[in-house]
Amino acid sequence: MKPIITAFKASPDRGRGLARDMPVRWALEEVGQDYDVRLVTFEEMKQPAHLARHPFGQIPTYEEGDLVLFESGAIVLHIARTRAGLLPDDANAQARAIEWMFSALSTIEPPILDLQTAVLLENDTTWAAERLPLVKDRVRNRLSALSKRLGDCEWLDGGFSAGDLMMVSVMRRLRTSGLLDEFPSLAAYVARGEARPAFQRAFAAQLEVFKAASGSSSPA
Ligand code: GTB
Repeated sequence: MKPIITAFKASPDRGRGLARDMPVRWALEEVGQDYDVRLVTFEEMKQPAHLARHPFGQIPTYEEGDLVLFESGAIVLHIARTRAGLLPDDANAQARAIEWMFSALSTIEPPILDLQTAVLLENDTTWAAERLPLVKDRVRNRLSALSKRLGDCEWLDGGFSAGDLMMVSVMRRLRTSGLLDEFPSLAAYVARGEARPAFQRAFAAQLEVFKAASGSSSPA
């Protein structure tokens, strides 16, 4: 059965593929699973029909037969567990790939989100300039440890896995901060992820949505 995912009808990221339908689209492309997309407005996300799919009124969601899922990490894990291509066969290697998914979402992403909040929402406060260096250092701290672990490897643990997909997805949000450039091996790791044909197809699909909604031809 062809899954249906939800995505923003008009994404505030203006086609840069930063909303969380992107890792879901990417995972579906990696495993070669065709999918449909239900585009929703911010208003529709808060209506009962969507709240039945997502208790917090957000995107992405995933429907497949009787199964309805929310949370991008859970959706990517479901895709990876039910199709070949994103998790190794070996049980221990599989556990480690899932560990990296959790690490992306619960260890690497929180300081990145703090940084985005500081830059986008707290900039007008009297204390923003004093706090920002602390917030940036917390991100650097995580990136430093991650780059040491990655070393000269192409991916985090053997071949490309759902763990890499989530880690690259999370770190893409750092692009405009300049912090990623301080860690060339991580910048190259993100670029390797983005160069994958499945990523490119997923990116093009979400960009089409933005172009159709805005009449624009390129991301801002
Ligand atoms: N933990 C959930 C998951 O991983 O699925 C978080 C889902 C979530 O944050 N969804 C956001 C949403 O629906 C969209 S992705 N927000 C609407 C709302 O809460 O009302 C987050 C996002 C939004 C916009 C950008 N951007 O413009 O760059 C980037 C990321």
